[in-house]
Amino acid sequence: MYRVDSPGRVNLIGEHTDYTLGYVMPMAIDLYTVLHAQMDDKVRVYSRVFRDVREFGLDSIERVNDWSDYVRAIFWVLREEGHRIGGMKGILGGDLPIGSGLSSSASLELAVLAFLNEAYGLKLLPIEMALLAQKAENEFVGVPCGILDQFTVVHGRKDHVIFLDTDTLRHEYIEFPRNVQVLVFYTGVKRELSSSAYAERKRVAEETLRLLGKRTSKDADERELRNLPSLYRRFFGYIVRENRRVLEARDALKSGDVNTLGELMTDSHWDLARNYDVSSEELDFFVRKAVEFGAYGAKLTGAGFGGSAIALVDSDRALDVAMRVTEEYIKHFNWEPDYHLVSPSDGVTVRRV
Ligand code: GAF
Repeated sequence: MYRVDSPGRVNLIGEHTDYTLGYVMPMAIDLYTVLHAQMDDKVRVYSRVFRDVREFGLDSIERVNDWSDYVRAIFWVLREEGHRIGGMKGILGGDLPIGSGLSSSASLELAVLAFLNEAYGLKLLPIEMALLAQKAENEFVGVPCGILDQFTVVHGRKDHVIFLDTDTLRHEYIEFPRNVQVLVFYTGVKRELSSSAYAERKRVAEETLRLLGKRTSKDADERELRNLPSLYRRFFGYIVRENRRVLEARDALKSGDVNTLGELMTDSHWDLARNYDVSSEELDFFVRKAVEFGAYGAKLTGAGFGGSAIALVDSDRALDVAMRVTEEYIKHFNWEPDYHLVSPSDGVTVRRV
């Protein structure tokens, strides 16, 4: 039998840049999807979260619109790409919250893929696994996401942040400062990534690239946006500035300048909120309060539209910030938000047990 530990992720900065092949700076986090599995003829999986067993054969794999679609997606993509695999039986559990904007879907997909890669000796490279999982998400699940989540779940490294150019896929590991932690706050607002809002942002961004005659957002300059329709100018202006902030954040992190990194994260949040229209009252509240109570910086993480926010905090102050923000959040929204203190983790691992 095998055990797979597949992490979630947070993105420190570089939001909504990956689908224009820009820069991102994420880290895998120490909250995991855990899969225990072995080979079988068909597929039979139990989810401890949903308390539910799902079973299917490999002949024709179709969507059924529940959690098992992420498992089906991986079998579908492997067969689509001509890999010879059998089935599996497995139990899914772990402590990564589902549907909170921490990449639980990529984490689940890559748990299944990493198991199949090992058990059936597919010899897929990490980058091939990330690209296959992205294809599964795009074409089977129907979410038009970029490579951010899948890349991070596979390539995470303990104590390090990843700087990634999503165009060339060249990446660099930067050590995460020792006495700093990431506080993750789930707002309690479910986020539908496949909802039209994400797809609409992507459509506008691609259309803008076409109008500008550019291949990636890295090649664009804010001055060139002047003649675009105003919504296109506003949305793409955000993306161009965000790419620049990621480069500055990388330099700040390399020189151990946590203050600047924090400021860039907070700038990113307000730019996302004001010019990319993907924040919410709850996310804004969290960011404002976290900074007020002493975080270096804070922002929404992932697609936004609800989901989770992160704050960069001194380890010594982390509990204070978490407590005070929670207290204020409950007072204001009459809802107890979920929080986690996380650190950078390794990417997906598989071992025999
Ligand atoms: C989601 C998507 F899946 C990523 O590809 C990325 O676009 C992110 O939203 C926004 O930065 O997590």
